[in-house]
Amino acid sequence: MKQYHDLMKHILKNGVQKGDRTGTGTISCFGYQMRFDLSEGFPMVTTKKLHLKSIIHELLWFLKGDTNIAYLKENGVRIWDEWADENGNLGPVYGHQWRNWNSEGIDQIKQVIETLKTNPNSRRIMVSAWNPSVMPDTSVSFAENVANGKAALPPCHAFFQFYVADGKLSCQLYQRSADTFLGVPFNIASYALFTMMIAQVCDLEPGDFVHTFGDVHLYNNHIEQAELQLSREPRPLPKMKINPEVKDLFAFKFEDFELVDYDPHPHIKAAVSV
Ligand code: THF
Repeated sequence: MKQYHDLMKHILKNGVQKGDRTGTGTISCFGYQMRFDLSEGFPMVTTKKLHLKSIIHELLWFLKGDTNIAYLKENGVRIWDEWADENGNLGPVYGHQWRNWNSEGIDQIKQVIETLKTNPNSRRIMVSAWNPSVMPDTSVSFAENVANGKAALPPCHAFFQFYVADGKLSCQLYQRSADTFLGVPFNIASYALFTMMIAQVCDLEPGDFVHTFGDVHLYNNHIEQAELQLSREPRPLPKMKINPEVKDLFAFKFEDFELVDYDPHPHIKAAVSV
């Protein structure tokens, strides 16, 4: 994962101090791109141990259109706890916009699968999680926004597009805001897995995952951790095995995924800014 190390080095070298909503402060750059050829292995960061279980359950939860953290909690995943209201709701976040855009019954993910199967040359195979009509009011709490029918948080990974050439499926994500130390390794693995799942159900081979950023930053309380990680030597990428029998995107279960040959350096703890 040289690409990820290069991103951290780029921010440490070129980033500028910038205040942010959470009050932590960041070093930030605007605009950056990474590319992962999914035939070279599964892009899981090896220079710290990543919790793949959280990544898989979060993706399955998005795909269900679910926006209540109960499913995540049942599966021991805590990464959304900070933003949910007392009933576990996050408002119309990712899963909602993916499967039921603007509460209008538009299933963007079904449309992607349909278009990939019938018109793979299309240049319109896009999904938007960004919905201006549900933007939260930052002067009130997450819970109050949810009570008002707004999203607790606007989506960070906001739009993605699929592309087919030579029988290979590629995906490009535009991420408007990126927590490089904590969130980005999750986001890479999640979209890489998503691309592989869609490729399988559309009888395509996985191509590239292209990760494009807006405000890409290292929180000021993650700098030491980033430097420790950069001092470590990346190891060979693991391989992701997916149960080949699953041909319906919405039928995947946690047990259908197996990561092999993942040999990471130890986990590095870091605090999440809320
Ligand atoms: N807010 C911030 N500040 N950073 C983010 O990455 C982020 N997200 C989602 C929404 N808001 C965000 C939540 N995703 C972790 C990882 C992803 C998250 C939130 C938190 C995290 O703490 N990871 C730890 C522990 C993982 C675990 O226990 O499973 C880690 O060390 O990786 C980005 O989409």
